[in-house]
Amino acid sequence: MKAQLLELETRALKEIDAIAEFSELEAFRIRYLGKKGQLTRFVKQIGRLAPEERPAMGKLANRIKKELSDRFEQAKAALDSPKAGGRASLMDLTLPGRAPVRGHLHPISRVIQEVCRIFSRMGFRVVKGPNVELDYYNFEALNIPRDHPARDMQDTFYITDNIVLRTHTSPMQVRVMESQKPPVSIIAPGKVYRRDSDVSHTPMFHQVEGLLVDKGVTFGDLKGTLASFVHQMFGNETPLRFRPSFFPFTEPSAEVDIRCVMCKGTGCRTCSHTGWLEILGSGMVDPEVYRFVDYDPDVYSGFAFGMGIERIAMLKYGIDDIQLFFKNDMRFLRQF
Ligand code: 2NL
Repeated sequence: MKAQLLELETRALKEIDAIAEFSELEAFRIRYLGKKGQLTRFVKQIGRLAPEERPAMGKLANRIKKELSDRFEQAKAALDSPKAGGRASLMDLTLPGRAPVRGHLHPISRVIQEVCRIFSRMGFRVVKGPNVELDYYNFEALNIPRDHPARDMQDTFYITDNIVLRTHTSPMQVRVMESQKPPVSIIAPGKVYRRDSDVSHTPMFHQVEGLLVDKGVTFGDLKGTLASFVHQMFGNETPLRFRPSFFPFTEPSAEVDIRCVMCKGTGCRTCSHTGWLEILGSGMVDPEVYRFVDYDPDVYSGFAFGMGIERIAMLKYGIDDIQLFFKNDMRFLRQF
């Protein structure tokens, strides 16, 4: 039995030296030290030996048992160390940390910021105001008469008879004119609301409007300012044109078109084969508007303009569906 025990010891030590995985190590423990393990079997037989042989054999079995247990614990500790590629390596403290996912601005916010930055550099001040407005500031003071189609129930969200969700950001400009004398040069970004909802319209969208009033402001100033904006926003080489138009609050009025960003003028679906894209409306402030804010139209003149931000963003980034801005699909938003 002594020889068998010593042979078991040699064999077990050789095996444990070759073990490189937890599963093997556990198998080793069961094979030798487990309830039905090989060493345990010998220990059980000791009781059947002659009484004088028992102490020496018991001592030997205990020594081997302790040795194998110690080696088992050592091997386990070694496998736990990161270097061994064992369990603890799942948490390698030397690896760089996982950086938190960094968010970014919504494309609409980015375009608003960019438009405001361009006009700020030209001396315009950014003003913001309430989304819920008095009918007076949204319509009346802008020379939009009671029976004008823009006031139709179909276009405007009414809160009460004389309170509305603003349909453009002009009310803020009226408020500024009301509170200060020229020179005034402001830009008003923000959300606007219209009862319009289909593939190309959303009930809420974003607008930036600008206003400049001073002595001696001409249509030439309007053209120069807006041409500079177009070149900064869409690139220095972008051709633009002014096309006669009508707004109740400007006279004369003009819409600004830029060369189609998709086809560069050869004609495509985006520009309805005209080669041009409308990007904003503008004009010289109608003297009627000055009456409401107590400016003297014989002393002062000015220009104003307004643009839809979603439209600018779609043209700038080549997006063909306005709904994408409001769906919050991360696969879309992450591209900006
Ligand atoms: C468009 C056209 C425009 C204005 C907005 C304005 C404001 C005041 C007085 C006169 Cl306080 N005009 N704003 C002028 C012309 C056009 O917007 O197509 N917007 C999306």
